[in-house]
Amino acid sequence: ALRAILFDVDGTLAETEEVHRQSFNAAFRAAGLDWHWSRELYRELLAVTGGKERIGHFLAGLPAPPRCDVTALHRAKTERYTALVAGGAVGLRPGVARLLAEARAAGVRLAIATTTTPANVAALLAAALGPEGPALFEVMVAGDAVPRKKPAPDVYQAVLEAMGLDPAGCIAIEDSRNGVLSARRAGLPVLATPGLYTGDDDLRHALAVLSDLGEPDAPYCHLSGAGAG
Ligand code: XBP
Ligand code: MG
Repeated sequence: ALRAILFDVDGTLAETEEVHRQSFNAAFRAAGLDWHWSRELYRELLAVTGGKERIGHFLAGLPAPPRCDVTALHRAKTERYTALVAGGAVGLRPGVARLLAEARAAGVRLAIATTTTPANVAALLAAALGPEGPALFEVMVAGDAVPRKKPAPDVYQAVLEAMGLDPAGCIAIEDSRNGVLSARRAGLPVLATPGLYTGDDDLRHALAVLSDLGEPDAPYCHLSGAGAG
């Protein structure tokens, strides 16, 4: 039987990356930097997980990198992002709310394994699921809580350890190549639901690739069928 579902956040629970991108750009403007991350550039930059790491990578690629406080810049980005999300800028992807409710009713344990900042997840869960949202998830491991971000397995290993679970009875849900690799390296079967920025990702290591988590009567929605292995 399926024991737990481990969810990625960005791109999986919600289509957040456009709001992330806008928040990065707003933080750059506010700091007086003339940087602008277009959708096209952001697609490439997403290969680097973690906002601070992404800024650092971008900075290192500039011909004449200016002096800049990446931590402060990222803090400003997070403030912007959480304000936008609290204001309702993103909703859950199709099928997510239903799956959470069904899993809960079936006694399947729920957790979050994400690269993003804890405040961002809190803002999203509260805005999209209401005050009870965060409590749906028994464990959340986020951002800098582990030494290496996705595609390293650290975040998924930390979740499994906190839950006292083996990967075999669990499934991860991810949208991106880096996320799928992270979960697979932790020994987890993965269901992939690519989105706006991850439609072209190589998701071959996933058990299945679905456009989204579907509607109530679709056959793949039945939890009993979701836990391979
Ligand atoms: C998501 C990310 C995150 C966000 C930015 O990856 O890479 O870095 O884009 O979040 P995943 P922060 O969905 O695989 O976890 O700026 O808070 O780091
Ligand atoms: Mg993701």
